[in-house]
Amino acid sequence: MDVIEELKAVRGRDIPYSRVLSSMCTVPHPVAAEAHSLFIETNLGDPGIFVGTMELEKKVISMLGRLLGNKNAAGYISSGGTEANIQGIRAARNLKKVDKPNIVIPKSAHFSFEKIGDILGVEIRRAKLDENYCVDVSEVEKLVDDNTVALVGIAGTTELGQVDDIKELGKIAEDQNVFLHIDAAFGGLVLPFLDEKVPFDFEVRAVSSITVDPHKMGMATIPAGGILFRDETFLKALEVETPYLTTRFQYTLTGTRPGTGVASTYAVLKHLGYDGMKGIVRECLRNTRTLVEEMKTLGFEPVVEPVMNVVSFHARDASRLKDELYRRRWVISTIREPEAIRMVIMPHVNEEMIKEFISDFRQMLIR
Ligand code: 0PR
Repeated sequence: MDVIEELKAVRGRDIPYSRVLSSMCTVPHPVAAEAHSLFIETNLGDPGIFVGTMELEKKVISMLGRLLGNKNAAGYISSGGTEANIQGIRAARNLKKVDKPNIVIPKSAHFSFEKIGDILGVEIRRAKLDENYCVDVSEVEKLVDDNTVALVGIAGTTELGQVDDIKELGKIAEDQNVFLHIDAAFGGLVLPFLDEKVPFDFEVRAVSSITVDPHKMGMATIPAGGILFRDETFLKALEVETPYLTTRFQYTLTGTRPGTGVASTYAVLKHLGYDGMKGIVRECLRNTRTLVEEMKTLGFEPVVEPVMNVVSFHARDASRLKDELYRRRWVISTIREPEAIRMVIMPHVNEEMIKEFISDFRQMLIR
């Protein structure tokens, strides 16, 4: 068998996005896919060779920075949100030199912070949440001490899409003289397009770094994460010498790294523009509302009214529901606190797909 035929068969065993309601990834925008293939051989690990691609990355960072309240932001396109979060915390740790560094994160933080504790040797302190599943700011305050290097706020939690009170976290960060990293891996490309402005970005003075992932709501190709810093000094804190390369220093975590994420991010932002992106977000939110209404007819109530296109519904036996749906080739996910089933309404989710899902789910529940 021809190898390509073999590969097509392999892909045929994957579940198509048209059955996926659990993922923060989506089908890349067609313009992203085209841009990706143009940059397939680029390696930003050696920017002296890929001069044009490097310039494009600077442009992309400045576009994302402008969207997030700071046109002078410094940063780069990483391999997803995990790397972005690692680098955000690593910069804070390197800049605020203490013997036994700790960071204070919300209990709702993504599991990438688990890895961060392990890799960076930073103690992870988890602050409790309030009744809306946002971080309880008074709990954060209790956990901060002289060894705290950074606080973390989440703008779009993985499980519920909730946004922490970044302004209040900012006050603590300023009082205590610690950095404030915002994990807006998901929300960073949703919140700027909402009619109601939620403060979460560099406009909050204390915010020092932001994770914002183009491969999630930016419809860029995987793996395009983004780490943005308030200014260049943070990148300097990440630098190592690269004696034999075309450039002398490297601030990224990975060495060899693709320019495809840079190109696909640029393509989507440039092609759609602010209004185009806003249209995509509006559509996702409309579909989220449709899903919530339909789920209510099945007797499911949302844990919180969704602010974004992530929603969880209270459910007894959430895991069993997830497994049974999976057997019917529908992918959803679950959360444990509170027990609920979770869905993410990405750009590939349309009204027809929701109707089909609800119809299958209804049948499953009747049996
Ligand atoms: N920060 C937040 C708030 C996230 O939700 C995620 C990923 C990350 C950081 C880490 O980003 P990377 O996965 O790019 O390193 N959240 C998704 C999740 O855990 C990731 C995901 C995406 C999982 C698609 C499954 C899937 O099909 O749900």
